[in-house]
Amino acid sequence: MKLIDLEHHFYDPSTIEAMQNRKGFPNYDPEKDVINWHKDLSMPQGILLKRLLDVSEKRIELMDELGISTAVLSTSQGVEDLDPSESVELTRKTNDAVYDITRRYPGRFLGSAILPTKDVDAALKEMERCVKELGFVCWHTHSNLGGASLEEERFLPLFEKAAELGVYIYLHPNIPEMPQLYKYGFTMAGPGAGFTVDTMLTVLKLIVCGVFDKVPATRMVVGHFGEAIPFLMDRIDNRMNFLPNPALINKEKPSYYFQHNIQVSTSGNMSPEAFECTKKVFGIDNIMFGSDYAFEDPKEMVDFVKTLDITKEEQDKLFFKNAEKLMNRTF
Ligand code: GRE
Ligand code: ZN
Repeated sequence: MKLIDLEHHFYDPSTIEAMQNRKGFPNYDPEKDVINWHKDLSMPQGILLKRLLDVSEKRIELMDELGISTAVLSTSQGVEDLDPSESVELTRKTNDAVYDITRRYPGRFLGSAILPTKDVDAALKEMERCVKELGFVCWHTHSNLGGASLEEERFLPLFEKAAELGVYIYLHPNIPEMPQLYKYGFTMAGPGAGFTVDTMLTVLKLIVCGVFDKVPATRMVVGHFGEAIPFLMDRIDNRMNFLPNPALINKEKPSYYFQHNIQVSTSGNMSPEAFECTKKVFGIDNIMFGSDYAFEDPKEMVDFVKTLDITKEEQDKLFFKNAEKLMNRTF
């Protein structure tokens, strides 16, 4: 069985070492075994961190057991949005670690590049190195960069570079910069609600700021069945034009970009109803498998996609054909 996993996380030990030695945020407290993402927002780690740090035979065995043939490996949050005085070195270390893993397990992992995005010149060089020298297939980025956001004009060269190099961009959620949420804890600020809102808004900001018009060759993938956008697509198209606003410079309706530039993965969403809605609104050609390992139980994710009520042809698209097309290669 061919099954390509587009959202498969890990941590290089260098990320956690840096977190452990950091006075600011994010930092890792080994005694409490928590990552403090912000002053008032902590995330207990336990087995999660152990799993993220472990990319050994054990992970290959798990992938074999589940039938995941190839996974695009991405680092979890915590290195991209640092000050460039740290992120330039840490992203490079992480990318080198990803490369080593792809070499250690040929054919099982593909590399995604994490970049020191806030230093655009350094990020451009690192993206080029990752694609041309390390053979990576993707630029993995986040819904906010801690005080910065991807639709800002200064980041446009990164979209141009990704298009020029022929790699897609995976837009992964980050914790929203909404301190009013933090008192409800990590799950509310993160995967329970905050991730979705932040990522949805970033995708829409990229659209209305004309990023996909300026760089039409951009290919972007968003997890979690598109972060609720399929459900809201018609309303977004309709209400975005409710009142004229010169700040909205997109040439086409928002839904256009979900047929030409943006695709979604299944990561962390195991709702048959959400799948049906996504399929109806975006089409099966735009949905790919993502497990969101280690944050989700990958067996549940694989069982979910295996038991979807779809044809063999549709299953092939979701399992590997759409991903192969996106990456312009076969596995
Ligand atoms: C995820 O990728 O889904 C995720 C994180 C961090 C915490 C929880 C979570 O990246 O689900
Ligand atoms: Zn994830």
